[in-house]
Amino acid sequence: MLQELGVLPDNPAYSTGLAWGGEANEKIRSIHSPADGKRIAAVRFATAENYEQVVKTAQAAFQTWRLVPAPKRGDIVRQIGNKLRHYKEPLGKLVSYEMGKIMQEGLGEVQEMIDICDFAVGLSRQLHGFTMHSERPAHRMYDQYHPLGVVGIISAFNFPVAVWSWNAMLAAVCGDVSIWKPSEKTPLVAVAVQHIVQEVLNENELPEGVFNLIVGDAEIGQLLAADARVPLVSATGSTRMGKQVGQVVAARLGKALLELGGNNAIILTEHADLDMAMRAVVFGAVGTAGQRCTTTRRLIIHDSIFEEVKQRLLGIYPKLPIGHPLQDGTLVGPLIDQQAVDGFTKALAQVQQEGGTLLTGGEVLTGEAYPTGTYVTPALVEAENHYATVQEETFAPILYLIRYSGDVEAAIALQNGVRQGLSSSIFTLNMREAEAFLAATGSDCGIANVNIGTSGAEIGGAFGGEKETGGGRESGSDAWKVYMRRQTNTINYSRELPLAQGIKFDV
Ligand code: UN1
Repeated sequence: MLQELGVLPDNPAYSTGLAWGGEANEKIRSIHSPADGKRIAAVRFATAENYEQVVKTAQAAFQTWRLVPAPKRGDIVRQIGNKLRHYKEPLGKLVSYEMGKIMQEGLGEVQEMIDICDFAVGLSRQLHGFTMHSERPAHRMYDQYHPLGVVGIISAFNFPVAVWSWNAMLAAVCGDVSIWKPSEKTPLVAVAVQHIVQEVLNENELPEGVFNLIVGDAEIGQLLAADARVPLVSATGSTRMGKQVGQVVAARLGKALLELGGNNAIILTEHADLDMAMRAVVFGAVGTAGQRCTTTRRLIIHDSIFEEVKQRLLGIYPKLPIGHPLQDGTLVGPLIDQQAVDGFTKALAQVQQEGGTLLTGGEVLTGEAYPTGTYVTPALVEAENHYATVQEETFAPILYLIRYSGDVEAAIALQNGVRQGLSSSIFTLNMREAEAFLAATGSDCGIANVNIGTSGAEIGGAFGGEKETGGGRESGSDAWKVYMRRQTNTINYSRELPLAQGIKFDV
C-alpha cells in the first residue's frame, strides 16, 4: 500500500514539497499509527530555508499557470480526479491507518476529493462575473475574476486530505498555485497525494510548483500567515490556531479563509421522526470518534421525549463496535493521540463537577485489542447548555443531552447559545418548526439542516460557519470567489468623457 502510494516506510528522503529529496536537515519525525502504535514511516520536517525555496518555486509556477486557460486548468484537475479514483482504495486505507478513522470514512474522504475535482472541472468554465449597465452612454461595465497568486493551505489531522482538496482544486482552476502545510500528525497521506498530483503535472509537462507540499510544524504555518507573497491563507483547525493565523494575516491585510471549531447541535422536537433521528445522532456524535468539526456535540431534546431518547441512546452506545479502524464492522476507531485522550477525560471530569451526569462511556480501553491507549468508549452526558465544558469544543466523542421545554424558539436559543457557529440541525415533521429554524431568527450557523444530522455535508454547498468558526466558506456554491481577485472594468466606446454622478468638470 505504502509503496504503491510513494510512501516508503524507511526512507525519510521526501517531504518538503517540490524537493522530495531536498537538502538534508535533521528534523526527522517518525509517524505512528493511532490504530496499533506501529511506526509507519518517517518524514523530514521542513526548515525556514526549505520554506523559502518552496515559496519561490510556487511563485515561479504561478507565472506559467495563470496563463493556462481556465478550462485547460480544469482538465488537469480532471486528470487528478481520475488518478484519485484509481488510488481510492489504498489512499482511503492510508487515511484510515494514519488518522484512525474507519476504512469506510477513509474511502469517503477520498470520495470527497474526487467529487471536488469533478466540481472544479465544471467550475473551470463558469468563473462568471456580472455585466452591469453603465449610467453613462456608450459605456460598458462588467466584473471579472483573475487569479490571486500563491494560496497557503493549512489543514487539520481529522480530514488530512479532503479539506486540502477543496481548497487546492478550486484554487487550481482559479489559476492559483498552492502551498499545503498538512497537520504534523498526518503528513504521510499528504505525501502520498502529492506524489499522485505530481504524476499528473509531470505527464502534462507543467511546473511542479503548481501544487506544493511543505511538511513541517507550527513554525511553517506562522511563516505562511506572515508572508505577504501569500495573498490568501486558508486554515482549518482549532479556534485557537485560527485566531493566531487570522490576526497575523489581518495585520498585513491579507485574506484569510478560516474554518475552525464547531459546537454543533441537533434539536429533537416533539415532532421528530425518532427512528431517523437516532441514526443521524449516533453517526454525528461517534463517527470519526467525534473528531469532525461537524461532529454532533449537543443534543437539544424536548422534555416530552427526553426519557425516550435517552433510553434509546443507552441501548445503542454500549454496543458500539470500537476497534481497529481497518477491521470490518468497526464503527469507532481510536482518537488521534494521547493529548486527545487527555482532553476527553478532562472534559468528562469537569462537566461532572459542574453538575453533569455521565450516563455511559468515558473509559479509556486497555488490553490486546487496544494497544495504543487511544481507544475510548463514546460518552453520553446529561448536562446544561451553560456549563463551561459544554460551551467548549472537545474534539472527542462526548454527546451532551440537553433538555428544553416550551416551543422551538427555546431550543433555537440554546442551539445558538455558544460561541461557535458551524453546523446545526433540527429533526421535526412540523413545517412551522422547520421554517422557524431556518429563518433569520433561527439557527445562526453556516450550515443548518432539516431532518439530516450535523456532519457529513456534501461538497456542493459552501462549507463553513459563523462566530468563532471563523466565517470562511470552502468547497461548493460560490466559495471559489475568495481564491480570485475581482476587478470591475468600465469601457468607454463613445467620443465623450461623461463623468459618473453627472459631475461637470470642464477644463
Ligand atoms: C471537518 O471536519 O473539518 O461535513 C470537515 C462533514 C465533512 C467535512 C468535515 N464533509 O462532516
